[in-house]
Amino acid sequence: MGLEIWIASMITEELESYLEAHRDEAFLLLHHYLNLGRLFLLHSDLQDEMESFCDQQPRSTLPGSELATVIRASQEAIANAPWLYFAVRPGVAHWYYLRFHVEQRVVEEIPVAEFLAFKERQVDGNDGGWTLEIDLQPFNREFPRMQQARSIGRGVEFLNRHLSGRMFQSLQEGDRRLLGFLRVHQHQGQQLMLNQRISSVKVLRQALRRAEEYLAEQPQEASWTQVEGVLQPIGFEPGWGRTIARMRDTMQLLADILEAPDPVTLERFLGRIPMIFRLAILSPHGYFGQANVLGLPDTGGQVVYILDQVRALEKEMRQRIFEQGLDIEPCILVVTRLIPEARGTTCDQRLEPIVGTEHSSILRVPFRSATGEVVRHWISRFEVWPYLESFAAEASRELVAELGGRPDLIVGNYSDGNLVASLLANELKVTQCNIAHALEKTKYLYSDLYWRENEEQYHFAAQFTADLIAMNAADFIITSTYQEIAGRKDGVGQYESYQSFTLPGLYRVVNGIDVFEPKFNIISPGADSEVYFPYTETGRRLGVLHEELEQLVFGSPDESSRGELAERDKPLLFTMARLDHIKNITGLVEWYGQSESLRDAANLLVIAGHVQTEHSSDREEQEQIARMHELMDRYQLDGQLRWLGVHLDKSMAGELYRFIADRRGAFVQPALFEAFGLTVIEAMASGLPVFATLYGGPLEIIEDNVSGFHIDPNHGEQVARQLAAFFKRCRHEPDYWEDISRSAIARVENHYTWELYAERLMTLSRIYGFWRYVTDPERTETRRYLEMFYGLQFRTLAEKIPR
Ligand code: UDP
Ligand code: LCN
Repeated sequence: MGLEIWIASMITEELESYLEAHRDEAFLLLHHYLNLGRLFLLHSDLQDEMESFCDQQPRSTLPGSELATVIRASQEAIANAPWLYFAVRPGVAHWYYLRFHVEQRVVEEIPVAEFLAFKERQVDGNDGGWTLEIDLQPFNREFPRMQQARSIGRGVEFLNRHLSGRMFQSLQEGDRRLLGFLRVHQHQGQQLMLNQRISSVKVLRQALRRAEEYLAEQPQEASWTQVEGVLQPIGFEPGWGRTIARMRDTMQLLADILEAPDPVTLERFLGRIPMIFRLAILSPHGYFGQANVLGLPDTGGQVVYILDQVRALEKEMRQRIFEQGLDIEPCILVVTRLIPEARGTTCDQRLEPIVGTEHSSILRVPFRSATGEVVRHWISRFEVWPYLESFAAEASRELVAELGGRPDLIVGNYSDGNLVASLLANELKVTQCNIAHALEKTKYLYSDLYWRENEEQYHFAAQFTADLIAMNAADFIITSTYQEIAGRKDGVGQYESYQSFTLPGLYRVVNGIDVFEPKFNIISPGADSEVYFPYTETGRRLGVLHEELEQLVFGSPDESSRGELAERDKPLLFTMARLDHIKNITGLVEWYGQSESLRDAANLLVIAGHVQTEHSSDREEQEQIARMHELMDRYQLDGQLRWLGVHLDKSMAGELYRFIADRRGAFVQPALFEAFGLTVIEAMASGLPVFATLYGGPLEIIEDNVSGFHIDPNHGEQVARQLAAFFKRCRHEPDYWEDISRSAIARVENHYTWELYAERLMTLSRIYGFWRYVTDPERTETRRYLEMFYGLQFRTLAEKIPR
């Protein structure tokens, strides 16, 4: 049979002519894939097989060919003779799909739905019957969308350009909407910014002129009360500025926008609008508390992130309110789950003030059984789904009562918090911001495809449904890194993985999320600089802890530790993380165990989980504990590895990083995948050279060989060599350790601070609040679609999970 090729515009003509000219060679490779006898081939399988195939054929034309380019860009393939289907990603967040009929030597481009349907057929034998397709793309037709991969994650810049450009051009539409927006702000009955006397944009312009003339004559340091008698009758209300100078400046910004809007002025003006006084932050799962919680199941960086975030946001909110001349105390409530069996934590208390804030607290609301009784025990984050609807309803009542009104912004965290935030934001009509922290979908291979097999332990179908609802409902989304949204040239982003996927037998997503939407913004978290500061700042060091640290690190085994370091002079290679499979602590122990040179060069200090299985209530953690013991026995590590099954409080952890830096040690973060990695920036801020996984956040945090090192957890032997070589070099060249240490400190100081974070988030909240105001009526369709998806899919899935 001749070679028939139908190639769509995205596939280059070169592929066509290559296949025409080298059909035997090309199809031999494709046959080779089929002959492997594997249904699903990952990106790495495709590359490795192609390389070995080419090695065996030295004169092959394949390596430089268009076919090789397509295969290199393929994220996955499905092989079921005579068919080979490829999902090709030629660039960040761009996809197309191809199928080859290897016998008939035909290639064609196919729609994503067909690719997914073929995939489904491999796992559930679906013979082409009707399947629910989820497609959010039609709803976004009217909305502005970015085009370039490098714009992804800078949504607010794009939105500002769009708002100040197109919107203001259309028949004064922008002016009118801005006026409407400026009249809606109130705080507890007090009107802010403008009152009803400003009835049109024309009146607003006149009022601004009159105000400017009047204010120019007044003492510039005077405050609102001194000018209110004149400004209020012409339409102004408090909120323009603390001093007359600031009021004039704010009015000038508005006058400039009305004259000729530009993105910078618009951002500056919107950033000043007093509209965020009360904030709700949702984080239901895990143990959310201020002490003794880190390291408990499902309890890690998210808690640290939120507590630091609250302190920074409250400060920023207070500062902005003050600058706008208002006497209002900001208040933030973190809404989490109340757990009566609190394991020595405060998770059984309803309200807990947050240390370092003036008016912010943790508000705890219980999970309830189907009959309404309070659930007393901890529940895994994979099993919270059936509780969330009643949790949201109760949280809403409590929040409004506690705040004395609805919040001005709702921030969700992780899949469960984001879903609850969507329910609340929808009910209370408030701007919604999502923070994923870590989307589970990309962490577990084929978690979507084999969702049924994983159902008993993970309930991924409910979680991914919740994710889709929440990410589409959110007004804006914050991520800690770029690759969290859109990955890298050769790796799929976490959000991008929701663009299309399938849960066979349930539904098929053809357009789940568009990472080119301007709702995505990268704002990285910081490391608390009060706690994580350089080891060189001796005046701030917590010397009183050193005896305790000595004991921790060099002590003898007891019920919460194993191993005793025989050679104390060696530098310490340190790691600290929850003992989850994905953190790969056991992987690190194995690399260490197998590498004589690394064992010679450094001791290993591990702080993770519990040493005794019976102290853990988490299934995955229990498995990891058993594996740790097994590896320590197998490689006889008790004299070189010290494993502490303890949870350090923040100040202790901070001083421990520095204690290890004093001894010229290093920190290692060996995770198979790490969404961001707070320990990485904490260790760096303390001055420890860090070796961290290149899968996830650390890839962006660390500049390889400058402010730390990337490691590939899939090549443990190589990691062990890298580490051994580092310690060896530092022995001969002490300046080397110091260079890396200094660069690590500088990197964190310049890029990862909570001050930067709070400033950005508060500006963004206002801009997206405005955007929501101007686009609200147009979003009804999406909201209705999501409500239906929630009601018909999510609830059904959640109800099936034991409660
Ligand atoms: N942590 C701690 N003591 C412990 C274990 C962890 O203070 O015993 C802190 C650690 O310092 C970091 C957080 O818990 O701030 C873990 O966050 P990361 O982002 O590294 O990982 P996650 O647990 O969120 O996946
Ligand atoms: C969850 C994770 O898994 C980490 O990678 C992040 O650093 C943490 O949340 C804070 O966002």
